[in-house]
Amino acid sequence: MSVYVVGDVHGHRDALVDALRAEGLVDSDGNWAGVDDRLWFLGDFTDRGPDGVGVIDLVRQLQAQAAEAGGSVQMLLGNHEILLLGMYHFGDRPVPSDFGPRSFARSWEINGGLLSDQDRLTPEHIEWLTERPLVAVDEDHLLLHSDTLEYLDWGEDLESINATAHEILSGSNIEAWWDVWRRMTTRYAFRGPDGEENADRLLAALGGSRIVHGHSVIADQLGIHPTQIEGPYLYAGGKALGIDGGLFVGGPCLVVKLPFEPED
Ligand SMILES: [Mn+2]
Repeated sequence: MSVYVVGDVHGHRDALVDALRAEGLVDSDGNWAGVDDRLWFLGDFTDRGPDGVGVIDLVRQLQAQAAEAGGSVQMLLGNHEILLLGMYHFGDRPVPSDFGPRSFARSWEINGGLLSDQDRLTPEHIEWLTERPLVAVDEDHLLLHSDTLEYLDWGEDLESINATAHEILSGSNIEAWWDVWRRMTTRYAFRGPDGEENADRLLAALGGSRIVHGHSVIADQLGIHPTQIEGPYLYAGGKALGIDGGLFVGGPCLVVKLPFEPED
């Protein structure tokens, strides 16, 4: 049994299938082949790429097949799922703000939202997405979408953060929804002189000994071109692992086996 993680797919369903096949997690027909392996997606299935709802459907199919086979496929919400759902629920309804006009429609459009995804969303998609957690621990890995400390605003531990987020996303308080979108869009908490300390703080509160996150394209963190990325990025004194290869800017779809061991 192995644990794998995948970062921000952003609508690139075909590249995802190819990458999963290369790791033996799906077969040539795109069905689950991982037997009892555990596969985690760290969010951002939609926007910027052609087939976000196709990614959601594929993951739901693999989730059912993996459960049958004794494995598991799970997903965390990313900021783009909040945007997708916010657009679905609120559209261009104004968000009360002192900083000029704001709405989910406006941010959704600016951040690569696709009408073809919105049009294909069903109540089943909405219900399934709304049930997904924000944070999880698998073995000693703390899994997050965004490299931020803002998660702690919703609770002091894993369960309370997921419960608070679920309550907000099950309700219709547009300001609370907007706050989830805004906070999850922040990044780079584990970089710089305070990076390791920040990572330690989050690990102490939520569990695990290493954070694994998506959201921030590795190439941007390293200052190189996305096509030069070949693997995940271990930093913050080994306390953080970035796995977003930057599919939407031409980078690879990284399927990372945990624990990640860097080559010398
Ligand atoms: Mn993101």
